[in-house]
Amino acid sequence: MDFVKLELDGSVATITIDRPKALNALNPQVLSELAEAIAQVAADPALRALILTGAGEKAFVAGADIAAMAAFSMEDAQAFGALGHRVLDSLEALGVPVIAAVNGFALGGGSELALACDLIYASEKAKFGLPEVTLGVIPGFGGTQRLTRLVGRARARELIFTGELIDAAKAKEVGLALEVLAPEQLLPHCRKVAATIAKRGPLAVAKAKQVINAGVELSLVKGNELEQRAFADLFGSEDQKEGMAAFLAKRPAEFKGR
Ligand code: DAK
Repeated sequence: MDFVKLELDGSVATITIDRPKALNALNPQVLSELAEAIAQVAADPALRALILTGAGEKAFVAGADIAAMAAFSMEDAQAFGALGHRVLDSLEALGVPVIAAVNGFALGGGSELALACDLIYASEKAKFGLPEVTLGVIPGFGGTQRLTRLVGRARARELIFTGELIDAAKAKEVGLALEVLAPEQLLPHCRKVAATIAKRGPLAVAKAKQVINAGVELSLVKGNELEQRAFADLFGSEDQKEGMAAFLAKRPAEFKGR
C-alpha cells in the first residue's frame, strides 16, 4: 500500500493515513487502501482495538481530495460517495473499538472519518471542520448524519452551514473530541486507552459497541430490548464465566474471547 500503513503491536493495530504532501487527503486510492487495511485487521481474531491517525505534523486528514473531485461528474460523485460510505461503515461495524487520534487538520472527509470512529482524542494542534459548503457541496461521507447524532442538530447546523473550523478545545466543548492532549501525548494516550480496552472481555466490548450503535437508531424501548438480549447472550460465553470467577477468586480475569 502506498498511502496507508498498518502496524500491529500485540492486540492493538494502528492504521496511519500516510500522504502528508496532500495533508493526507482521501482520494479513491487512499480509500481503497484504507478498506484493505480495515479488512486485514477485521480478519485478525486477536485484535482488541484499532487506532487511526494521520502521518506528518499537520494533518489527520484534510478532507476528500479536492483535486480528484474537481472534475467529477454526478456519476463519479455517486461512486466516490459510495466508496467513502463503505469504508466508514466498515470502521463502525468493526468488532473492536476504533480510536481516532486526531493529530492536526480533520476537515471535511477527515472529520467524517473521525466521526465513524468510536472515540476521538485530539492534539492541541487539531482543527476540525466541515468546510464543504465553501466548495459548493455538502459533506458526502456521512457528516450530516453522524455529526448531528453526536453533537445535536444545532451545533451540526452551525458547523455545516458556516464551514468554519474549530480548534481542539472547542471540539471538546461541543462533544466531538473526548480529550485534548499535547501533541507528543496524543498517541501514548490513545495506546493507553486501547490497552485498557484490550484487557476487558472482548465479546462484551464488541456487544457494547454493537448495542450502542444500533440503539441510537431505535426507540428507548427497542434499544433496551436489544441490550437485554445481548446481556443474556453473554451468559453463554466462557468470558462471562471467567470474568465472574476471577472477580470472586480475587484474581485478574484472563479472557479468551469465547
Ligand atoms: N484535497 C487535495 N489536496 C489538499 C487538500 C484536500 N482536501 N488539503 C490540502 N491539500 C494539499 C494542498 O493543495 C497543498 O498541495 P500543494 O499545493 O503543495 O501541491 C498541500 O496539501 C498542502 O496544503 P496547503 O499548502 O494548503 O497547506 P496550508 O497549511 O497553507 O493550509 C489547510 C492547510 C488544511 C487549511 C488547507 O490545505 C485547506 O484548506 N485544505 C482544504 C481543506 C478542505 O476544504 N477540506 C474539505 C475538503 S471537502 C462527496 C464526498 C465527499 C465529500 C463531499 C462530497 N460526494 C460523494 C458528493 C467531502 C468533501 C471534503 O472533504
